Amino acid sequence: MKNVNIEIDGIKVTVPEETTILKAAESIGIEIPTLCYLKDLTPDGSCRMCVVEVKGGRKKGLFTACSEHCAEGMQVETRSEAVIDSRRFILDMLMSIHEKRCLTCRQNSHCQLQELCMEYGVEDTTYPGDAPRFDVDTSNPFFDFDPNACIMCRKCERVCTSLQGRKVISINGRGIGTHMSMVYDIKWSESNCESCGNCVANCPTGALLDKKIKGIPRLWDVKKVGTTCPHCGVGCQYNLIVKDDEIIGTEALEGPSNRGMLCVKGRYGSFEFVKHPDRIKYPLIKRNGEFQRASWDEALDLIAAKILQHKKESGPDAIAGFSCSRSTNEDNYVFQKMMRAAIGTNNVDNCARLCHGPSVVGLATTLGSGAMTNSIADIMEAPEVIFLIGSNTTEAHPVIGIQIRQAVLRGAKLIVADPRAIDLMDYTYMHMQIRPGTNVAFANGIMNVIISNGLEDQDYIAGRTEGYEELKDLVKEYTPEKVAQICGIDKEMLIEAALMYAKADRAPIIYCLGVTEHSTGTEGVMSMSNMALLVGKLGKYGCGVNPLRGQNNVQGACDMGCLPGDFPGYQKTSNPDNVSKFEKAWGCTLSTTQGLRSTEVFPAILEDRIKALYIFGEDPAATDPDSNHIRKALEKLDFLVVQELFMTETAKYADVILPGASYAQKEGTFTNTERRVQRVRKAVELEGEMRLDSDVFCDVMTRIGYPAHFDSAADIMREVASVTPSFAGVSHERLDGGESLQWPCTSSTDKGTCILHMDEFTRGRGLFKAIEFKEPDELPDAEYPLTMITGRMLYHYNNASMTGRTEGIVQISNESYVEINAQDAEKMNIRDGEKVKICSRRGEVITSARIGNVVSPNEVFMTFHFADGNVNEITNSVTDELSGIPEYKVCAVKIEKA
Ligand SMILES: Nc1nc2c(c(=O)[nH]1)N[C@H]1C(S)=C(S)[C@@H](COP(=O)(O)OP(=O)(O)OC[C@H]3O[C@@H](n4cnc5c(=O)[nH]c(N)nc54)[C@H](O)[C@@H]3O)O[C@H]1N2
Ligand SMILES: Nc1nc2c(c(=O)[nH]1)N[C@H]1C(S)=C(S)[C@@H](COP(=O)(O)OP(=O)(O)OC[C@H]3O[C@@H](n4cnc5c(=O)[nH]c(N)nc54)[C@H](O)[C@@H]3O)O[C@H]1N2
Ligand code: SF4
Ligand code: SF4
Ligand code: SF4
Ligand SMILES: [Mo]
Repeated sequence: MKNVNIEIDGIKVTVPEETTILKAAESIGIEIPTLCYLKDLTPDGSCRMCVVEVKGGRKKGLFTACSEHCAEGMQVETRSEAVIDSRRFILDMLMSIHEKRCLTCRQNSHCQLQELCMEYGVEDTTYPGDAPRFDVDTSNPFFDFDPNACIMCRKCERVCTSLQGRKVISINGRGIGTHMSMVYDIKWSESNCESCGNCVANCPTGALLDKKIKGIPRLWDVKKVGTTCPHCGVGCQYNLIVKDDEIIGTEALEGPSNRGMLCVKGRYGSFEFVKHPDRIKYPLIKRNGEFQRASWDEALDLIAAKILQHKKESGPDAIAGFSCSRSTNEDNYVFQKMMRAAIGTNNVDNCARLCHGPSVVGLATTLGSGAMTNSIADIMEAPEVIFLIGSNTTEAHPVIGIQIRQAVLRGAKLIVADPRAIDLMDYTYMHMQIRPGTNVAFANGIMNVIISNGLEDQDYIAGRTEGYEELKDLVKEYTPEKVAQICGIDKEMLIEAALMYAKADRAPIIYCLGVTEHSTGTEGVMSMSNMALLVGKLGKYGCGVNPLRGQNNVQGACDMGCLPGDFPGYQKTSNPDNVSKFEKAWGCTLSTTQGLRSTEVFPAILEDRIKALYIFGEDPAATDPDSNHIRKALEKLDFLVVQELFMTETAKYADVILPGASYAQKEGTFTNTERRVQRVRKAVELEGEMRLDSDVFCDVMTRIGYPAHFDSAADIMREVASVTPSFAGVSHERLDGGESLQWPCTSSTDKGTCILHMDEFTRGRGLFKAIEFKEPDELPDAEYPLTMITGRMLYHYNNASMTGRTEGIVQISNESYVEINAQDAEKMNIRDGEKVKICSRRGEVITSARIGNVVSPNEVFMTFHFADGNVNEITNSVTDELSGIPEYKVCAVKIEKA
């Protein structure tokens, strides 16, 4: 592109030809006021606040700087008399529709309109008219809309339509009655708004205003702490806004994965729980069946005594620990060190077992590294085709979900394979409503079509892979006809999807639990890498195989070695060199026995092989399958420690409960789904006798004879870096200095890795795995005729211990429900909202029916977020042999009227 030379306020600047005057001015530090400008969207030019005067050059006159491009020889004045007059006139006009009441407005001192009026000396309008007054809409639980304070800049509408992709705000009315509102003027709460608050954050006046900050005076007197959202693996960056040691709100930052956006859980659901009265504040010891407050000394002495007793009586492998994928890398590192170095067992695991265990095992087998291969920015920048398999992205990874919507608005074609009509349907080019549990057959069918059309990448296969011939022979059998029948989909769609995927240059596969949570989960994952290897779409910009990791730090908990067979950085415990390396680093003797997976621990308890369990921030009584068998195991344990924020279902079974520290009360890092290590910073103080989780582990270690201490989280990360090659270059200092690091990051000068497997796979050659399709463990039959699928919804998060303590979220959703297809409901004579009983071979739950077309006939869907009617009472605990993940996504049920 050609460069042009222009002058702004007498300063010379050279910029590429297409640059707007606004951006050119910004680049030399000249600020031009705007009201309607949104950096990620094409300029609207409607508020006209950014007018500038252009003197030299071909064009002369007043132009809007946000939309006018720089041209050679332009002389721009940003504060000439004509400009100032024009801006005054605009403000004067705006004030004629804006109801003035700054003294009592909650936006007072934060309002861009107010600031500009002060700057340009506009005190009142000279066009007093009788602009109509509107009712304030207070129906959204998080924010109010006051049309009387609206200046019709349309930012909210553009954010909602083009960035959030929700399209619920529009201009309504005519003439002087023109106003912004929900489509058809319905109430905010009756609309499709998903309460992301992205419109509110961009409103330049007090028209859209956060309820939380209502009545908080002196809002300028706040502290802002930059940190990472504690919910999902997107890893959105934001400020917590703190006043008098209380978090009152959030403010999105331009993080690499969120680019200024947040979802409802990050924006509004990530802070009320921090100081909630339900927080556990003191150690508790169960005496005669009742929890009693205890001192830290009493609690820690009891824990140490019990650990030593069981170690002596039955050996260290009679003790197991579950680490917390919600907590920091630093806490997770110390936890596994406690289990390995101090207790002497490899029985340590984390929640990845329940979600992406198959990704860790499957992709490590085929590619050599079990993580997302590409980065969010590179797969979302300009994809041609997005192949979305078993991921309900707009609900479970919402800020990636909205980037998918944006990509579709820019022309990408979205192909969805999911048994349910997920929220993204409006944006979907093709939806294959596949029968649950048939992913392997589906992928084999896609590959059959690719090969029979000669679209496989032969050079790539020859140069970078192995195992192709076997795969080719096997998928020959998976003809489109056969696969269409197995999966219950249209043959033509399967063929078209395969051709589209193979032919596109940039086509990421994005998958999630719809692929992993099956008794064939690992095979499902390897089928994903098979497809990408076949067409050479690994190690390539805009492509890859991209598992969306679930919890905020489930990637990190695995990276830190909270896995039974892995030291930090996936250094195998089965390799004697690794064992001696860690023995030297940690100054101890380490066990070489393979540890138990979390899902193996419960049967082992029932068989008396595990006597004591230390659970750091996990709630298996609510979230593991077949709750009944989990409860039996927890009851049978001789000793259970739970270190938690809240009294969870699991904590009720504990012998000792220890109060942990929430993410907003400690320093550390989380690693998001794209392997990006990001800072977590302390915003508010701990209350009562809560302590930092890692300090508690150090005290336990010390009391059982392995003295341990760290000065700070940064200190812990220094130790991690010293023993973990893929983290060798990661430090808090670098992150605090503004660097953003994705592992592998192998030295202090290494900038980290955006895309894995670029020149070579981590394991050398990419491995094809020829895999036959197998049916799920429990299929519907005459007695249990329906297939139950389980999963998530937008507003609540896993056991809801955090989201369930956010008032506004509870107002939107607080009860369990079951999605039933309208045809089935009619057959069973069940009405919408009616209470129904759902039974499986393992138990039953009562919940309300939600009737529609989200699920297919003969299939039903429930979430596991709610204590009333938790679907895990009925799910199947059968696991995938290769990874130990339970088959949460398929079990057979029947429904009766309750
Ligand atoms: N709002 C919210 N967000 C969350 C969480 C939360 O609880 N709430 N939890 C976080 C965690 S821990 C995780 S792991 C992620 C999970 O994120 P996701 O995996 O996206 O969420 P799920 O709803 O469990 O399942 C995704 C989809 O898989 C589909 N599915 C079921 N069976 C099959 C199948 O056999 N084949 C295919 N192709 N699809 C199938 C379901 O219909 C569902 O739409 O979300 C994270 N984000
Ligand atoms: N039916 C069904 N069941 C499922 C699934 C499904 O799809 N269907 N999905 C499964 C999946 S993918 C997952 S990941 C699991 C999730 O299962 P869990 O890990 O049990 O659920 P979370 O809500 O993530 O719970 C973490 C706990 O950690 C606590 N916590 C959070 N931060 C901290 C901290 O810093 N310190 C301490 N000490 N505690 C903390 C919270 O209070 C919470 O109680 O559920 C699984 N269960
Ligand atoms: S909160 Fe989000 S979804 Fe709701 S109107 Fe605003 S931008 Fe749209
Ligand atoms: S509500 Fe706010 S963002 Fe929307 S048009 Fe009015 S002033 Fe602009
Ligand atoms: S998308 Fe995930 S990380 Fe981002 S704000 Fe929402 S819950 Fe938090
Ligand atoms: Mo998960």
